[in-house]
Amino acid sequence: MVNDHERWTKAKFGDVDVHRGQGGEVHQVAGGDVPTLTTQQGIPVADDQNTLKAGERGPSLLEDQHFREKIFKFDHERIPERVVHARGYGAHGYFEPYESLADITSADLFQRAGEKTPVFVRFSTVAGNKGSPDLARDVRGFAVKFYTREGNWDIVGNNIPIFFIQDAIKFPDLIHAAKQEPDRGFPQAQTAHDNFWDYMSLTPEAMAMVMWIMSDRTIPRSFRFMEGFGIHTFRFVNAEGKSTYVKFHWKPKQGMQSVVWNEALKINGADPDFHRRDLWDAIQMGDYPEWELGFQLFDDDFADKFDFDILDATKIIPEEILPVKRVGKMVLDRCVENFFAETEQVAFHTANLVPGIDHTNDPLLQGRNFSYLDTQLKRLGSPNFTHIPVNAPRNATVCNFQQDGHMAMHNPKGRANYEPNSWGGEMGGPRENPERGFKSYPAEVAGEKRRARAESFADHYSQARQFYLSQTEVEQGHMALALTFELSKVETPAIRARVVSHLLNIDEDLAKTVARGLRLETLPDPAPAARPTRMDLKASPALSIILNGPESFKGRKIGILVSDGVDAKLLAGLKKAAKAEGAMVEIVAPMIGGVTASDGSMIEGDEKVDGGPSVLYDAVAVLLSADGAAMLAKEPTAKDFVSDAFAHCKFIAYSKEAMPLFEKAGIASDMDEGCLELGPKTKAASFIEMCRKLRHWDREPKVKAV
Ligand code: HDD
Repeated sequence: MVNDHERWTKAKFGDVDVHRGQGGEVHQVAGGDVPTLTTQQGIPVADDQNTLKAGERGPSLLEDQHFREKIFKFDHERIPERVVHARGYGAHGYFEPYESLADITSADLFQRAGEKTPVFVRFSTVAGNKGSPDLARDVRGFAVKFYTREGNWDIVGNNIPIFFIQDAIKFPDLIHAAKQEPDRGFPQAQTAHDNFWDYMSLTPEAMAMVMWIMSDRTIPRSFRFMEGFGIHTFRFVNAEGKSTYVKFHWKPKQGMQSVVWNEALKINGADPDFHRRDLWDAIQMGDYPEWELGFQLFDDDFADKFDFDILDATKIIPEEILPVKRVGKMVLDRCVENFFAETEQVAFHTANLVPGIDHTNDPLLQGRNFSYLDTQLKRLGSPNFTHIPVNAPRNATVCNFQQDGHMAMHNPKGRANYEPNSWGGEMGGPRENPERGFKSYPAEVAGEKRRARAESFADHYSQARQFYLSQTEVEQGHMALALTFELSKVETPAIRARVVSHLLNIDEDLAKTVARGLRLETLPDPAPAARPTRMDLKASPALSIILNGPESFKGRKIGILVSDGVDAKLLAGLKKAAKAEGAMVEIVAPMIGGVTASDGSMIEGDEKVDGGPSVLYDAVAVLLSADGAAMLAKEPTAKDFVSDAFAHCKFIAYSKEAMPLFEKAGIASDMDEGCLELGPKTKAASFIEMCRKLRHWDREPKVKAV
């Protein structure tokens, strides 16, 4: 008799030989176009379910090489995770310049308009381990590998244009302080603990970065909706040897968007893979995310006149002072085929530069150039990590006399493995190319050997204040709440007060709001500043997320909570309007099998109500029948669905019959212009139009008490 499992197996594998093993398991065997299972040595395997034993119930035999090899391989599956940026997600794509940029750089990928260069991008969080949740409050890594015709070039950047520290020698301390505390091994993927804030409060140069990490930049809605930055000042060199300084920017064509903190906390429980799933889904659906690459270009004259040192990685050059020239676009259009092979094994390095691009003396960059090669050797286990396909140049031929080592995959042929040699021709192997080869820009270098920090790096508060003042009121409120949240997790009152003493140097109102939030009894004295005079810089609207929203709902997701008897027309209208905008729709139903709509049609569920909370959606609709509303009014997860959507300032569409659910959730009397009843008079398209603003921020003051 064929049982359910066998029926399922047949459905999955087709009409091929399906066998029942001695342990009762149902499995398919090789034949037709199903390949034969083999060992690593290519030996065909007859039985993959039972070890070789002396008798049916006897001990296993040492001779079982297939078992030995299978377990050996499994025991060695893990490699060390990255010491920072352990959790990440990658995708393939291409970069394409809009025009030739030959006048500023000889870098091959920028020479010809429209020519595509393949890229691999890995986004990451910084502090958390590999298995940590995606929506930790954290900086995001934004690392891009360009496979150019002159070799691989990496921009190893972040989603924030500055960094915590000015000199790389401080990096181990910064990271130790941020990651879990060493005695207890927690907290995971959080900066809300004593060690982190102790270190911050003793590191004034980090104050501008403190403003950025306490902003909504560290809780992005998705990798697709965040900016990226190369951070350091780099140098372009053109064919005539002329140098131009450059700062790299990635501008998401999808616009910027973040979530709110309470939402982030809940998303981490509901879907710890929220960001990687979002990228995977978008690419699989053909909604390819795009970023424009931008340059801020300047010369020594500009650098000399600028208020800050262009070698100081804790400073930005505001876009309003030096506009970002958009030079091309990057499209991510292919998911990885194997997460380990590509996303885990990819190895970025700030020193991977191609002819036409060079470093500057930024002491953070110089230290990074030393670090990345080391870490790859530790992590990937062999200096031959460049042979791994994701790391190997794709558009350039590797040709040199470097050889051997663990896991050497590409071995030079022939007699010559040194140069100069006199073998000549092909046999003699490759030679230097003074014309094409990489040449460092001949910048003059002089000075005494000293462990020192330039006076031009000393102002730690002016740009911190500028960032704060560039935020909208809503965003400033989020920063105060973030600081209060993080410092409330700090157990040592002196550390809390020390952070407030720095805030006093940035903005007195912010400092007082945080002090009140912490119930500090007395306001501390402002922290002593290395440079006591703080400049009052003009606000830079480019630094606000809300001011730079997309004004479109494309690429966003609506969650529609439905019940049996849902108005079929209303639902179809909403789906159609969402599709027309380029938005995604998910149906949240009391049961995953779906609901029967008013016209008798069956609507399948994408999520069961307790697995599809509203925090997973950018906007929600609640389309219920009267019976459905009465039933869901008794269901806590349905009440959370609407009350969370309301508290997180989302736009909400609803059918008239759904009101009892809103009443039970305690929000019926507060419903505002961000909530829209759909019916014969109000078309779904007007709801989607509302959603283009992404959030109804006017509601926020009314849904916050502390
Ligand atoms: Fe770093 C990884 C970005 C400073 C040392 N870093 C790493 C990654 C990103 C950054 C995106 C992950 C790459 C990937 O996806 O594989 N790091 C930055 C930025 C910095 C920065 C934007 C400052 C502007 N980093 C920095 C310093 C040092 C390092 C100062 C050491 C002196 N970073 C590393 C590392 C990592 C790394 C330990 C860990 C894994 C890896 O390199 O491949 O070498």
